[in-house]
Amino acid sequence: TTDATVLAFDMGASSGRALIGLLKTDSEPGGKRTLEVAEIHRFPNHAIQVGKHLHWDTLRLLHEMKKAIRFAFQQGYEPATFGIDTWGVDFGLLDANGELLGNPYHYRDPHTEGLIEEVGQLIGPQALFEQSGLQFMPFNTLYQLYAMRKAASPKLDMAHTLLLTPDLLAYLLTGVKSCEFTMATTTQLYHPGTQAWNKELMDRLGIPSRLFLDPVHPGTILGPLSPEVREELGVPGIQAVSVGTHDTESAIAAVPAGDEPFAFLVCGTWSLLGTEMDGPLLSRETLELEFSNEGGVGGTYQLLKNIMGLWLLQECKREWDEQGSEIGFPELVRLAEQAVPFRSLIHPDDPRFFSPGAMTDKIRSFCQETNQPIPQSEGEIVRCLLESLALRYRQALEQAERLTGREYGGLHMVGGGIQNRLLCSFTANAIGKPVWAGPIEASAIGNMLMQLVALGECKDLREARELVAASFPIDVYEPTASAEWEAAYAAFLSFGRV
Ligand code: LFR
Repeated sequence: TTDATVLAFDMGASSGRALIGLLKTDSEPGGKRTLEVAEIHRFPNHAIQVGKHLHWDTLRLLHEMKKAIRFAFQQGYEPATFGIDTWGVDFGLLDANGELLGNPYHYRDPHTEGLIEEVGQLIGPQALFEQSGLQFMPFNTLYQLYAMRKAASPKLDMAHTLLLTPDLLAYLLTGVKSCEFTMATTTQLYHPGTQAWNKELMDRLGIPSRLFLDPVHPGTILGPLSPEVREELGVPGIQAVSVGTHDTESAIAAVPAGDEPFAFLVCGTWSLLGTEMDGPLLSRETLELEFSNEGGVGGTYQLLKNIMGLWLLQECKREWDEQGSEIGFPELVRLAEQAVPFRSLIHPDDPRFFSPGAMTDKIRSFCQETNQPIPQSEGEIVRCLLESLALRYRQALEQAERLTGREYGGLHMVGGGIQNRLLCSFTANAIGKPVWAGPIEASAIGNMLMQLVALGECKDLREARELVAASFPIDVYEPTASAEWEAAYAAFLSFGRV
């Protein structure tokens, strides 16, 4: 029997997806419960350059979400609820009438350049870290709002309410304004100690604190689709649930781990490597090793590092596509497999790789500056990227172990990036431990789990994770020890970044 039907929207920086989740119970006595998922819609998502700025196409996302709701009902599903998760930090501003003021900025917009240093000087890095728990990333909401302040943006003065992306999309569908906790903790304006917005910091930076709503925790029911949307789509008023709206946190909720401490790697456009904690770890060493404490679902905190991730590969592919190449990801990975191992390495988190464009040039110049052979072919470049990422994962895993004083028996990898089997096996080899890969659609599944919690179908995060373990297969990658990986790691560490 089907006990519940839910709808998850998972918006990534390169594509958005809508998936239906069916909670099923076996007909036998004491029947096993499983979650079945079906993708009903997938659509591209792009950054759009307008003048000097990079924006998201928010209304297009809304349009695709409405289509997905219509598709769900056309296919005979009757979801009771829906939830939305997206990338972190970005936001839209509403005016006093509740209308969206302009197009939300993309987190790769260059307007925050240099602001980490400037704000660091004003507030002091240690104080800023203690009051936010976050690694200083140029895109954090704090720097974006400070950039708008410095540009004397009239939008900032007109704004009445700030809604983070998932809350904004939920608002456009329901008319309910909300602020969800896990996203709030990505802003650098939420104080992990006081568990409240950091108004004092906002005042010092000229960021209007009136914009911020009190956060609600994942699992909160927001309200039904608005009358306008119901009428337009001809569907009933399904309820929006505030899930772990930060995609990373939804993905971690779907890691099929038990009660033991575990390490995870959420693998998408970004790679987020870390471990689950009961609360934030605000030590000096956490700051020095550039880890973040992000609020998670079920009262957890996630100690993690942002790693540039498959963005590097996505950007290379975009460039090759624009030159008329028709090589897909599977073929690129096959070419990498055939390329010579350990010929050249990059440091994925060198800041030059953050901005869009000219990625193959940037990779080549990194190799040239560090006196390595310059990768030429697609296969050589992709090999270089994947090996470098795997080595970066080892470095971050060792740092997480150092910070927590724990040792992890292996690494859980989740997210779309695990479809890249070469990356998974490189990672196992680099860390010298097994990789447990799955599920792929972790963010959407984690999103569904919190809807099931809201519906009373799952008690808590622990029970939700048991459901994941019972429902989705895991691929195990055992490491093969090799002196080559050790030598490559030593070379990688010589790049000198933490
Ligand atoms: C991953 C992610 C990261 C966040 C980055 C930018 O999709 O949400 O957690 O740091 O995107 O928002």
